[in-house]
Amino acid sequence: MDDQDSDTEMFAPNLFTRQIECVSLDGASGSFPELLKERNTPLLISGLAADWPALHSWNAGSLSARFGSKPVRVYNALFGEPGKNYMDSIGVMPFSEFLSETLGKGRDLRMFLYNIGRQIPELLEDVEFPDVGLNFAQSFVYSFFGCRGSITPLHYDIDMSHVLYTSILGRRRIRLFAPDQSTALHKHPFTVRSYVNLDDPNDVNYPALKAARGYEVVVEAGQSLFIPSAFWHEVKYLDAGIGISLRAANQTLNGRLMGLMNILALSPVDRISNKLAAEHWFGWKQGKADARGRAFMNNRRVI
Ligand SMILES: O=C(O)CCC(=O)C(=O)O
Repeated sequence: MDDQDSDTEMFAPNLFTRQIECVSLDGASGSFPELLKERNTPLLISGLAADWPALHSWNAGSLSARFGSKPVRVYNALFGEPGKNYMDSIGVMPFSEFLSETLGKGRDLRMFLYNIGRQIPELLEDVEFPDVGLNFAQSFVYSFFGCRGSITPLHYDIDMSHVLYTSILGRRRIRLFAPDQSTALHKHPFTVRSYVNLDDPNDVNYPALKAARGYEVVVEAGQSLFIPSAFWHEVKYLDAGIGISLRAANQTLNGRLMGLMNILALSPVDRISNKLAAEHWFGWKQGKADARGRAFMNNRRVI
């Protein structure tokens, strides 16, 4: 947190003052083992995916023609809202229908964390695993699909992996915050979610938000963004789009244990509590997040 950032600013503070580093590998060939090794800040990379067949051949038409009859699980924008569909899909439809509705007609349905190796193994041949100093899991290559304007809300990845996110189609605006910004982002306990509105830093309901400092970047088709473990990210689809994430397990024992604890303990408690008393549980988490945010701001004033 920058000390010079006043928490009593009258005007909306700029939350996105951190500069993202960029590197271009266009035209370069070979391996880059030092690029992401032990890196703990985001990096925007051009050219890394230049030779991926996915970049040149994936679009709504071609995917429909090849795999249109495949049933796929779809989500909507209410994914994180308390209640019946909390953290759950809204149903299944043929892939071709999803692609036409979402990428074609702009309906706000989503597919995310769609494991292409498990679901459509042929698609894995269209992706390459770059030598950038991380050991990417070949069995956890996820794809993401969204219409123009859709938003993947602010969260960090539950398994605490490092993520290399490549836009295959369309531009994405991605906002990122380091893990030490969690209190300012009013993180909900038992989750990896924040419900702040990053476009309204002066929202009285989230008083600590104005003290958060993060990064904002536009990722063009063909570019890749390195998202280090536990970094918060919010993704807005500036165009109808497709993305792919490669994941590398956290190198530290602590990081791995936290990932396991998130998956095996925190998330089940959260889901069961939602089932038992959705609104009440959500309100409790919100109350805790707010109390921590307010205490954080009070302590800052004293210092
Ligand atoms: O593209 C998206 O919808 C979200 C990507 C994301 O959150 C991730 O890769 O962790």
